[in-house]
Amino acid sequence: MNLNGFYQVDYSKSDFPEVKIGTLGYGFMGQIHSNAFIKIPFSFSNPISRPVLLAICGRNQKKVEHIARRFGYKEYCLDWQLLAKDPRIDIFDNCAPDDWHYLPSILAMEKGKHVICEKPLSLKLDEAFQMAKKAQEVGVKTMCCYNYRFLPAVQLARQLIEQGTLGIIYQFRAKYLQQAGHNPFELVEKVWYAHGTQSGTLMGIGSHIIDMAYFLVGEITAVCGLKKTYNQIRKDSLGKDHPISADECTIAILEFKNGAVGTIESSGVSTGRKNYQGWEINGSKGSIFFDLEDLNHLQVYSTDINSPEIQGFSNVLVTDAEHPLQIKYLPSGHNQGWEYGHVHALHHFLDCVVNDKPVGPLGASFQDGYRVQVVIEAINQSSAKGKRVEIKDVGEDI
Ligand code: SOE
Repeated sequence: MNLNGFYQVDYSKSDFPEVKIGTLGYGFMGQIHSNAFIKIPFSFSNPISRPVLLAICGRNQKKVEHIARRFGYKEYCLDWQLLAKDPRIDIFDNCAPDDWHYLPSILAMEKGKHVICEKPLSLKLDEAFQMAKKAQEVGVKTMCCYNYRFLPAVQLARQLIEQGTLGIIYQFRAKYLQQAGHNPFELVEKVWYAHGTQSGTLMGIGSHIIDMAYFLVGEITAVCGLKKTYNQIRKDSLGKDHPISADECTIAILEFKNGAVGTIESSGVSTGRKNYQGWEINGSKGSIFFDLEDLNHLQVYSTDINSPEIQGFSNVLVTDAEHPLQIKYLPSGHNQGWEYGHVHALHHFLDCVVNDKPVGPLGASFQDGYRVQVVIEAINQSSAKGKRVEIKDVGEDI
């Protein structure tokens, strides 16, 4: 309809279907996920869908109303059960604190919603099992948001491994290092892994590199781990002492079904490391190395390069059209930021929902999320007993 030369946009004939999102939580991940959904129509020339930010839910009305207006949600609510049950919502996106992953996700699945849940799937192994089981029973699409799988350099690494560029995989060595708790006098409210549920570093960031081990190398069959808490008392802002049992550093040896071996380290006391995740994979024909602080590059060494004088690691800038997960409007050489891991992850999930595709192997399903928790539990047991702990394939459970 022409209104003095202006035409109303007819969204009803949208050639990319609207998918209505209900987001639980408005903290760091609630904002990262909202940002990712908003970026999808800009980031892909033929986006799978135009996600509609229908409603966001939180307990503090003043804060959640502010975020809803800032990000353009149509509505907000204060009761997570209303959000999980709302018939208008297609995808329930659980960005709540770790100890609120279980109940809302279960209810949303029971109401037939497709569910994204931030990692870790749950702090409790049996809850993670129930979430994976429910997903299978109800048959909805689920994704545990291991976002680092969706960085272009990481998907290039997986492609190189799958096409045999590295040959036989011998070793995987990974670390995820932060510094929040390095100061013994830091207030407990400022040390994320020691505050509230005391998730610890293995659960909070080590989970990412355990998932990465599965994504790039394969099934883990045994672990031997050591967990350490240096600062076992921390004061809060009122001067009250809090006993801390959360691990501040965990180191573990991994054995893989395909014969490879690995080591992982998670730490919250690596002074100077803001958010360092790095891993290296060595094979019979080559090696790769990734550094999250330089996330658009992948270091590749291949014995296929015949000129001895230039044998060395290639510093591949993963921004060309031939590379995975490129953003159409960003020409070669234009880097993607940290938040694009979530943009690609949520776009992938939308594709799975709209086109009825399996979330795996590129995305982590709830079963994959449960598998990470099984390894974490095995490392906890190994550290407590001072022994090697074997792991049976979760495929036997679910
Ligand atoms: C912890 O500081 C944290 O925010 C994790 O919760 C995220 O998963 C990780 O990507 C960045 O660090």
